[in-house]
Amino acid sequence: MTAPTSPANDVLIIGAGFAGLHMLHQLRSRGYKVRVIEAAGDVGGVWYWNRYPGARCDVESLQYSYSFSSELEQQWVWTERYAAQPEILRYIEHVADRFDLRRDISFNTRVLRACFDETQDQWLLDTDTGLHISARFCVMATGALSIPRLPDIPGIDGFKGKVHHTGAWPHEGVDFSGQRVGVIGTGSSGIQAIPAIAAQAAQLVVFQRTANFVIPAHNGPLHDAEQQAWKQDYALHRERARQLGTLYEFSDKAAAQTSASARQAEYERRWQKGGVNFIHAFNDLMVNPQSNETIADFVRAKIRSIVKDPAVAESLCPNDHPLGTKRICVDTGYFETYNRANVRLVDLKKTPIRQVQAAGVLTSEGLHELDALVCATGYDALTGAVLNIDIHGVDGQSLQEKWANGPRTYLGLMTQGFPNMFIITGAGSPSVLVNMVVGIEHHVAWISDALAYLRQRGMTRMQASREAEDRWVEHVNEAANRTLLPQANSWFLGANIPGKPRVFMPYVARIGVYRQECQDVADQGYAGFVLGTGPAATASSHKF
Ligand code: FAD
Ligand code: N01
Repeated sequence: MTAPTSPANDVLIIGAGFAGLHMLHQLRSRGYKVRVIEAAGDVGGVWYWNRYPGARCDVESLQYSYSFSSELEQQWVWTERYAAQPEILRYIEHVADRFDLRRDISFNTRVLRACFDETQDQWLLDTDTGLHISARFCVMATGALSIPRLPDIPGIDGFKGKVHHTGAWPHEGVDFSGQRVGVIGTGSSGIQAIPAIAAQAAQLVVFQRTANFVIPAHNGPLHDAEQQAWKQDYALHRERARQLGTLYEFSDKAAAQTSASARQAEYERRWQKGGVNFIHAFNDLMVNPQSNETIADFVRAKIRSIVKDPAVAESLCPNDHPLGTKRICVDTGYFETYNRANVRLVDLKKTPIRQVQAAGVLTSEGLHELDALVCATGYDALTGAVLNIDIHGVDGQSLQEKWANGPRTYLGLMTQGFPNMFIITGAGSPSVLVNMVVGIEHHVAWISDALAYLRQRGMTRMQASREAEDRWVEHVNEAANRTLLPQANSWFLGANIPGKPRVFMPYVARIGVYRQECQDVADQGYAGFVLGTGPAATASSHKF
């Protein structure tokens, strides 16, 4: 890489989803020269890529939105309790227009390599378009769920029909009318796509490896009166969400100390309300396996009551992980779909896939002939997009090597040896465990404040100290191990990617607690970070 003598930009941001756009707006309004690099053709991040039928958020739209502009939050009108992908994308596009963000974004450009130049305190980035660009700071707004993963099933390349991944859906849409369609995967994406595809296709075959806990969304129109009432108290709601992540109804009672009939009544009440709030019915569900079994039993009974064929219902009942240890899925008519005459469930635990052939999917029971295949097979989550870039820090150290046994960060925000590189909602922060827009806004504010702190002091370098990072990694591991979360083979701990180190990546803490931890660090002059200038950066060596 050829090193420009001085950085052309103050900050480079990689990614133009919710995180990158907000980071750009914040830093630009504070007077920094900023450039965003985005692989996609436009803004939106996951909402640009995930155009599969049925795609929508499962955090209520009034909360799954920016809080940084009260005019924006008052003027934007949501039409549904849980907005569908086109509406969320329209919202993000509106934000880009309203704040004139596109002029500082290079689209259709993927960052391939990033190197820290210690002599100049700057990051140098190489891209797939030949753009070579530098800046003092680099912000990874690359997304926790932005590297789609196709299944490594033998023969898949030889399938004669089209293969689509939900996370890279064709912009022109896909017409399944009259077709025999196969869906592999029954996580959140599959569960949203399956009812929509079943309504259009001639036949649908669902290939399920692991049954999932699915809670009804009870989605519907968001009426004016409800929306106006919420908007009147928006500031209050937002402040509460900054403490709780989303305005869930948390319980201070334990299932273990509640009678069976009262438990059942509470589960039923929450089931009727719908949404991921279901898991907060009691405060011991994520720590006490017996308590968790009571809520899991409740959901299994619901599945058996909805699905008419008892054998299909049994296959759809999750039995191999506690409820909530894989991300809870929220549906509209998912289990009901299996009562349709044109839908067939293939339980891969009983009849595994042998290979994909030109004509369809071959399982141990025979060939399922198909015209199209949909892979709702998930992502290389949390670390995938960061490690997809060949990143080199101090002394040329490679991030891939540093994280070979799992991600190591301090507060989830920085990793030792890679100065001036910040990560938004990455491993070691609450990230995917909370309303991600709330987490994004917090990180954007914290990073902006840190840069202002350096600027005021004429400093050009900031990095995590090894000691602080080691303690944080230990703290994150302990927090996860106090819960049932590490018990499932989930993408939270990389179990979906062969060879990925099995480390529980997000930080299990209420966002309010985590925010306070980050604030305390800042208040102590960025304790646990080393701040300075150039190669001679002096350790302010605050303990955290
Ligand atoms: P992203 O939206 O993933 O944006 C990252 C961008 O970086 C992408 O556009 C990508 O192209 C770009 N990029 C990555 N690597 C490079 C590179 N090397 N060079 C250039 N560009 C690069 N979260 C919730 O809290 N609630 C929900 O209801 C919810 N629903 C979801 C539904 C779906 C279908 C999916 C997939 C995720 C959902 N999420 C939800 C999680 C979602 O990831 C976050 O809510 C949020 O959109 C993340 O925004 P982001 O900007 O951090 O990342
Ligand atoms: O991906 P997933 P996703 N053969 O990894 C199966 C967010 N999101 O895209 O469990 C057969 O959860 C795999 O099986 P198993 C949300 O955070 C939110 O659905 O590994 N099957 C699993 O069933 C979510 O958690 C929304 O046994 C294979 C599925 O594919 C995250 O994104 C909507 C297989 C993958 O499930 C990821 O969700 C969409 C193989 N070879 C996404 N490989 C909302 O509603 C994988 N599978 C907000």
